[in-house]
Amino acid sequence: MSFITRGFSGAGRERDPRLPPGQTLVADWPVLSAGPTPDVSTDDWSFSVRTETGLTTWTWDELLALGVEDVTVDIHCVTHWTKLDMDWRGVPLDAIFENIETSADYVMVHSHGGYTTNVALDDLLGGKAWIANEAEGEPLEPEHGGPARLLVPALYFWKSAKWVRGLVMMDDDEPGFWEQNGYHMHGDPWTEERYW
Ligand SMILES: Nc1nc2c(c(=O)[nH]1)N[C@H]1C(S)=C(S)[C@@H](COP(=O)(O)O)O[C@H]1N2
Ligand SMILES: [Mo]
Repeated sequence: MSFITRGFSGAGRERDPRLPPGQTLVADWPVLSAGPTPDVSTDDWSFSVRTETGLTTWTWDELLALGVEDVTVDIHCVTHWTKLDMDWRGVPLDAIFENIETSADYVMVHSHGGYTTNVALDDLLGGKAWIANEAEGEPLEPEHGGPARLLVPALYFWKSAKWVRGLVMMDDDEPGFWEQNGYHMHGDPWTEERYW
């Protein structure tokens, strides 16, 4: 006797076109953290961008005053789960970079707890990334990166750094935490840029 029914295995059903290759849909929202959940309060929270000329810093209220957007996006984890139609709220990186002058093309994203990940600036601008403070209509839970995380839904979810605290501009692309451990420098789920 089979434990997989036709409906669940997908046989006889169209594959959702929003599902990238090698991915499987989940209904719940898994927690994936490389370390413990840091205790980050919005009172002393700040977000900063370091460029070749200096540091720009926002408090929690200052960052949100740049303007939040509501977006519905799909997220794709390199461990093969995809969650569709997630509702998020956050400050678009476009609003942050309106205040930043830089000629650097790459970004190292830094989080409380020491996590880092590298992203090309082009993948953060043009309505593609947010500093998210809410998900599914609620303040972001600490285990999901609260009070704020990076959200870059077009790339595998390890690029969406939880407990984000700042960006450092780089002239050359350098590997972050998972990238040093074999994950792809770019991480496009549609071309399965999982590992190198
Ligand atoms: N700071 C930090 N951000 C992180 C991680 C982490 O370990 N630390 N894990 C990454 C990975 S591999 C994934 S899949 C997602 C998981 O986010 P979630 O726990 O909210 O599902 O966060 C990413 N961002
Ligand atoms: Mo992941």
